[in-house]
Amino acid sequence: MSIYSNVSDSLIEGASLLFDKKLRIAITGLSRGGKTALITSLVNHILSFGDSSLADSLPRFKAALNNTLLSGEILAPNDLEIPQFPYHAAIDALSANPPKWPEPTDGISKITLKIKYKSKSLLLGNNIKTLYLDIWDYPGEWLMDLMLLDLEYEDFSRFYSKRLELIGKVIDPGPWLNEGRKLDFLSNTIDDHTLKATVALFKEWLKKVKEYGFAMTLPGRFILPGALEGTPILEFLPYVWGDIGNITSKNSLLLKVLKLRYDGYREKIVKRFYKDCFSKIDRQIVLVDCLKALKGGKESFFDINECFDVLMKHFNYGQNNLVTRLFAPRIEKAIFVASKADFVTNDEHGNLLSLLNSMIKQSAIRIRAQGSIHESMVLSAVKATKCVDYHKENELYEVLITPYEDDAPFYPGSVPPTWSKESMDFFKEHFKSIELRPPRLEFGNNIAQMNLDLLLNFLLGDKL
Ligand SMILES: Nc1nc2c(ncn2[C@@H]2O[C@H](COP(=O)(O)OP(=O)(O)O)[C@@H](O)[C@H]2O)c(=O)[nH]1
Ligand SMILES: [Mg+2]
Repeated sequence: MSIYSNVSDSLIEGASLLFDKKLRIAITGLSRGGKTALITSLVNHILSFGDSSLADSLPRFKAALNNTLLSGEILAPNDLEIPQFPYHAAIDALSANPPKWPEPTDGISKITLKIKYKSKSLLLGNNIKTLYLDIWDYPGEWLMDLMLLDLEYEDFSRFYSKRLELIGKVIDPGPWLNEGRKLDFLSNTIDDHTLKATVALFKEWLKKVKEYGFAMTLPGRFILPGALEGTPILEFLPYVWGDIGNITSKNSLLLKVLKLRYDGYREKIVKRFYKDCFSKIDRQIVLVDCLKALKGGKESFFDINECFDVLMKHFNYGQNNLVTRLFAPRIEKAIFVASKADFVTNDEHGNLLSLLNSMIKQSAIRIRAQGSIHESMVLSAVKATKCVDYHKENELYEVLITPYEDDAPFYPGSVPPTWSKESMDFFKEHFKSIELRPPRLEFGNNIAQMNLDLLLNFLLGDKL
């Protein structure tokens, strides 16, 4: 019975996709990469679809130029288990006096929009059509967990033993390793107190590893637990105190429990996330905070590269059509975005883009090989600076200014076009990134942004 109802659901879904009525866009990136800012800015602009002044703020968005957009609105959530993206709270924060950056949210959320537009299709004539848009926000940290699907507990433990050789040099794992040495893996009872303490220290260490700039910090929910905070499913850790081949779950009760929890995590959390979220995505935006990646230094930069690779392996890219949607959901378009481009002067955008491209090189090849379209771009979702000319001794420079009088004009520095040890060290030492306050959003205005029109063309251009 259930299989038939699934098929009929998919058929209805397939039919609506055939007429291009629904588009599902996922936005991911590591936490603090700019997802909330981007979704807020996207929704803010979509809500003014149909306004006569739209083409002024999005001059290169073709649908705005051609005047085919009629309206955009937020729909009530249709998925009762997924939190709604807190758009209004984000707008309230940006409009406050003084304005604030929207509160960080660490978890999955979704917002559904309805766009009305005039279709210029030859077949259908000049009629009014609707496009439903789901925008999903989810932490990149959770994505890395997909990698665990390929690893049994033993592999996971070996993976960590190896990673300790790299990360252990930068962030001291001493506290959790020492606490864990007190655990007796061959006993037929479990010292729950020491296990809890070791796991807590392991999580603390992981958080530091993440703060340092490493991207592959598994399991993802140990850092961003979402609603799972404090649950036993998050109480396990890899066995790294020797060769795991020397003990088995037959002679170790503790190992058996750790394995059970690890498998539960993969089954109940990772697979479920994959099913709920990925299997439904048409287009993917990956936000990358390249400047932060540079600041993290060599280790974190390579780690981020490796993350992209893991990510790309688990996505299924390719042209989306009814058949592939029903039997093998695919992502048909992906765009990599270097976020927060307002941290650098305009003449540095070329370098920023080239740096991003150098980071995603391998992933891009994979996406292309699978027949999907991919792009990369630089963007600022909430533009907090303005780039202006500055004359000094007959030379012309670009500097950044902010709307706040107490911020003096500043030149942050230049961005290396590709990674090299020297350029990264130079960047770490010389680049000046100041804490940027958001500009105040005046009632009735759209959020100031940079290149959002190009992103909208990529995401929606072929559908409107
Ligand atoms: N200057 C500037 N800062 C940004 C921009 N986008 C995000 N940020 C900063 O980055 C922080 C994290 O962004 P957020 O969107 O909350 O990241 P998320 O964790 O990926 O959702 C914000 O609080 C801002 O300080 C941008 O376009 N320009
Ligand atoms: Mg967020």
